[in-house]
Amino acid sequence: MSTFMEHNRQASASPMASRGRGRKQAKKGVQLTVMVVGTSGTGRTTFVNTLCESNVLDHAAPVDPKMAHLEPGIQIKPITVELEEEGVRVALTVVDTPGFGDNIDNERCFSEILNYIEIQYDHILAEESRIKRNPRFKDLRVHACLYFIPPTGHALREIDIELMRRLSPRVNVIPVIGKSDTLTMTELSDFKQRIMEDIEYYGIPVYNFPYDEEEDDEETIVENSELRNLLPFALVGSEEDIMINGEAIRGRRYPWGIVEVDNDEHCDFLRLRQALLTYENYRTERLSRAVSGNVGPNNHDIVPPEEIAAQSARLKEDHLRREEEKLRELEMKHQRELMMRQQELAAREASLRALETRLGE
Ligand SMILES: Nc1nc2c(ncn2[C@@H]2O[C@H](COP(=O)(O)OP(=O)(O)O)[C@@H](O)[C@H]2O)c(=O)[nH]1
Ligand SMILES: [Mg+2]
Repeated sequence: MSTFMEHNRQASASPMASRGRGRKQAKKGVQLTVMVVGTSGTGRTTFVNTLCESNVLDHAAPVDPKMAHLEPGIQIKPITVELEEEGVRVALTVVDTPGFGDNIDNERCFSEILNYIEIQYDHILAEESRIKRNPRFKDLRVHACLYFIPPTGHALREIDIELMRRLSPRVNVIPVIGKSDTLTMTELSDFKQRIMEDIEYYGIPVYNFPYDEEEDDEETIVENSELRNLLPFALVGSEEDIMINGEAIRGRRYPWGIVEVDNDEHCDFLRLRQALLTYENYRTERLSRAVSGNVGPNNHDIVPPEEIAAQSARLKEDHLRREEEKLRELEMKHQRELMMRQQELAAREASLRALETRLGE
């Protein structure tokens, strides 16, 4: 199997090779990394399990009230599965991130996510500057970041705007609506429209399936404009198979009927899945250009590599400082506890001595 790096170089050498879905994809398989970000409870974990076609992730256990005052902290654990799309093997790595709202301090949660994205750039810059390449090096740069918007039916919230705005220059952000089956068809289409109006109004450079009317072939133009019109993708996830006429269907059962995951009439899951799994080349090229500093058309607001490296150094410093603070707090807590224990012990000793004296008497 070819390494992702080889694939990368091919794509950069010939920009046109990347156009057209899947056509030029090597039969030997591709590697793709997708990150999911959003508020807690928007269906991220369920989506990951739906996309990976198995329950690779556990749902967060309910919070123990006794522990509710503690920040749950952050765990970013990528998982990799093998899928197939249009006859091409795809090694899909999914990175589920902690949900906003689980932590009181969203800022910290956010910088952990940015940190994760940028460390992958550090790794690749370091690998590229090595004299002898490591053949087992795994490129885990994030190709696409799905931003889960909760299905409120209102408009984007300040936190959505803020997060998408800060993520977009560093990674291809694709906005999606989680649990979209909770909205009616009219509510959903109005909500989609309002979201895109907000994204435009605030100038958020989300990934909009770029195409060039003059340069691209007909097929690419049609496909990309269709995908662009679907933004933000309406998603439904399910970890359950429902039998309909002897056929197992992934869906959600309601008293009034069944919502099917793999049905274009019910949600945009299939179209997003296909777009994600077949656009690999395009994105790698876009991101590797960002790394080499050669920014082409449509690549608005891409952060140059020096800036990414500087940013990531800053983030690491922040991270270290916070870790230090945490350690200091912990140490103080332990000291306080120790003092309390010592006092308790002293009190007990005193009462023991009093008892002894009384017994002696
Ligand atoms: N109606 C509906 N509920 C969903 C959907 N996906 C997940 N859920 C439910 O929403 C709750 C939170 O889902 P989860 O995937 O854990 O969200 P996360 O916190 O973003 O990871 C669970 O009860 C899920 O069963 C969906 O597409 N539609
Ligand atoms: Mg979750």
